[in-house]
Amino acid sequence: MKPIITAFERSPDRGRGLARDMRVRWALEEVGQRYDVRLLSFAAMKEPAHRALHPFGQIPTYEEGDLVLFESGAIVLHLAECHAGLLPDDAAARARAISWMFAALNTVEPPILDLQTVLFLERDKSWYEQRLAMVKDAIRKRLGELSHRLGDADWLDGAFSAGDLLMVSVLLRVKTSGLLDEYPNLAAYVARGEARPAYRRAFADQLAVFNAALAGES
Ligand SMILES: N[C@@H](CCC(=O)N[C@@H](CS)C(=O)NCC(=O)O)C(=O)O
Repeated sequence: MKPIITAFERSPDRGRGLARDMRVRWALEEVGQRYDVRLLSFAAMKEPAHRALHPFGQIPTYEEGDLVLFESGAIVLHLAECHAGLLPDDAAARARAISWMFAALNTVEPPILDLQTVLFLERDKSWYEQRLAMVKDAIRKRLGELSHRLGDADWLDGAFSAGDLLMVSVLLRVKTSGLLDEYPNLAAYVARGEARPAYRRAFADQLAVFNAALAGES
């Protein structure tokens, strides 16, 4: 049975692959699971039909028969548990990979999301510059710690895992800020993730959605 995910009909990031359906698409590609996509407008995301799938009226969601999931991390974990390739077989290594999944979403992503809030919603505030500097420093703290742990390894803990998939997805959100380039091993780590064939297929598919939306408007 082909699962169905939801994604933006027209992504606000203009096809840069930063919306959270991208990490689910990437995981699906890594495990070789074909899927369908239901595209949603911002209005449709807030309708009762979608809220029945996602209590907060957001994307992505994941439907597989009677199973409905929301939260990109939970969806990636489900895929990693049901298919080979994203979590190690060894129980301890598997638990460590799951720790990295949580670290990506709970420890590294929050200050990165703060930066987006500052840049997009707080530019007109008198304290904008001060807050921007503070948030950038909070990101640098996490990137420095992550960079130290990664060292010259290819991936965070042995072979590529769902932990790397989520960490790279989160780090991609600061790629254009220049902060990532302050940590060459992290920049190279992200580039390794982006070079994976599964990532490239997922990226091309989400970009095709954005380009089709643009073409539909002209
Ligand atoms: N923690 C959630 C966050 C979901 C989320 O913020 N989705 C964004 C797209 S990346 C969204 O739907 N934004 C529109 C909105 O909140 O109205 C996850 O990881 O799935």
